[in-house]
Amino acid sequence: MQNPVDNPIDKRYYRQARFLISAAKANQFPCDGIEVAFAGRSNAGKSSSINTLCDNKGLCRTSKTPGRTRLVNFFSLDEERRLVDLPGYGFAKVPPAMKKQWEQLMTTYLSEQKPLKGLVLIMDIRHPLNDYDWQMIRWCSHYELPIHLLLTKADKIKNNPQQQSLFKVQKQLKLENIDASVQTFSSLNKKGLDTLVEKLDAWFER
Ligand SMILES: Nc1nc2c(ncn2[C@@H]2O[C@H](COP(=O)(O)OP(=O)(O)O)[C@@H](O)[C@H]2O)c(=O)[nH]1
Ligand SMILES: [Mg+2]
Repeated sequence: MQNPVDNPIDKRYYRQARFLISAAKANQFPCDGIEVAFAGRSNAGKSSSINTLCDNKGLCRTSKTPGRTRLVNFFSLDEERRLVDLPGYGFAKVPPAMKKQWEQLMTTYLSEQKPLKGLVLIMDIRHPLNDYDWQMIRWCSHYELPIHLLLTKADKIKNNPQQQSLFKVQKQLKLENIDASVQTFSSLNKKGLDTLVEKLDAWFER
């Protein structure tokens, strides 16, 4: 059991997260301050990881039904800092016109959103680096946006396979010449929360 004073989250603003705005179009994005975005394929565990980070189970709606979020959701941490929940897709089920719309919204956000300091990509530790993930990774690399990979649902597998998945992902990134940090995580038992907080703190520093 951690001493509450040693728990990084107690000293931080993540617990103060409040819903700010849902944006369907780029002209609705806030344009000042600093923000960190969370991306991930539907059902990867994105909403749960944001809720765990903010210690607030009701902040982002978590769901067993994939693909319900279509908007860019902004949450404020304090007057200048924000977390952003990006829409994810289960590609197989999405009509081409909708996929195109999503691609336009994502590329506009990643290329033009000045407050954006980094992107956290959420992947199920058992199925990392699918086509969706590679697309996000390539976009971030293209726009020179720092990226942090979160291998979540680590509680679903034992320690050894967790480490194997971590090494495998790191190796694949290296082969593709991608400079990204990677960690294991679990929203269920909060494994890796301190590492995530450390990463975000660095991005949120002025
Ligand atoms: N065991 C376990 N289940 C998780 C974890 N994170 C998410 N889930 C479950 O995975 C499903 C999808 O999670 P959600 O956060 O809604 O995914 P999103 O679509 O990426 O936002 C839900 O049933 C969650 O309860 C985790 O770390 N461990
Ligand atoms: Mg979600």
